Amino acid sequence: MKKVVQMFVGALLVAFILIYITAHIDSLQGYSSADIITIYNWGDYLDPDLIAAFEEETGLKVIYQTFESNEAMMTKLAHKGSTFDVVIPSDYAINRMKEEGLLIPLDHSLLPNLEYIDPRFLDLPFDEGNKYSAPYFWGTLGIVYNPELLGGRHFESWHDLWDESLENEIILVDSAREIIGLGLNALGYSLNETNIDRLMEAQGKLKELVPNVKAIVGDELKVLLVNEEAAVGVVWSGDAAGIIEENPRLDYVIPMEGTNVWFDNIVIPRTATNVLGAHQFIDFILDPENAAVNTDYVGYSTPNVGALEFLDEVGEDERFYPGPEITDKLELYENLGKSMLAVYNELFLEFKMFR
Ligand code: N2P
Repeated sequence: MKKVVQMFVGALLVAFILIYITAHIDSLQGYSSADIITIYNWGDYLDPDLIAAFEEETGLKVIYQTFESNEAMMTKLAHKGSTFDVVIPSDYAINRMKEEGLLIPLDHSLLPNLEYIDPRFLDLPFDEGNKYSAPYFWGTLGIVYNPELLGGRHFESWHDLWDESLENEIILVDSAREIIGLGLNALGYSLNETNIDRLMEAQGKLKELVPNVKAIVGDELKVLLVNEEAAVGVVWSGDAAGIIEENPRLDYVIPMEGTNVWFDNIVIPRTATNVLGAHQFIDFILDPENAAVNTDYVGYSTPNVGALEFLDEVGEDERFYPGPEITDKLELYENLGKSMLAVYNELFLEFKMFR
């Protein structure tokens, strides 16, 4: 009899352990019955109407938060307890997050709309095979300027920014890789420079730009440039497109020395609690009509060929949809690793304090 009881208790224990393990795996994979998804995205980077449409279509509730740089986003994600289901980092940040084991591989069978992405934007070096990320928007960094405020002058080169006539006229986007990169590009160095002497030299070059710098800001730069409170901005192409739509007196140029071409893709962090919902959201955004609505709203360049026919304005503007003959000559940011990124951040902070 004792044996039977022992066996029974043993079997019960095994059953409990199995139930516990399955539940644990379920929650690890996020396939819980959660009816919310949390999204962490750049500011001004998603049409709010699409959030409402997604909630309506899926019955899921969206919690939405924004960031202004990859560095800020990565710091937040490193904090214990962040449980975003969907995040939209750029190329080099995706590469780093992938290497640090912070991402969940995408289940492509849940993302049929991936077929609408132009192959040019798939399988890029920072995420081969798009194992962890789906394309969202892409673009360049360049100069937006107002010829009317500058006696008709035009820009071609990063060097033009150092012109004495531009005192207090330039607004810079508040982002370390972009601005240190501007210094590097102006000196003919790579955007992925890791030689500390060259990085210091780039910072020195930027120091000479200080008299011309009016502000270093995030999304507010659009209003300042549209309202002509400054004549020149170093901005992402999509922001330039939005600015020019609101104030057609401005123009945008990809500087002739070259610049950064970037790709923002959607990923699912390891700590996500609704992995299924995250896939639903990604596929929703990849749907051509939704992608077109989003592109019209955000103003950035879409990698979704299916979306092109639904756009209010056709994506043919060479300034914002440069062909491969141009982008192939531009540089992608590489993942330089945590400590090199800290050097870029430090140099950028110091530069901000020169002002
Ligand atoms: C949108 C910022 C776009 C990010 N406000 C460029 N990678």
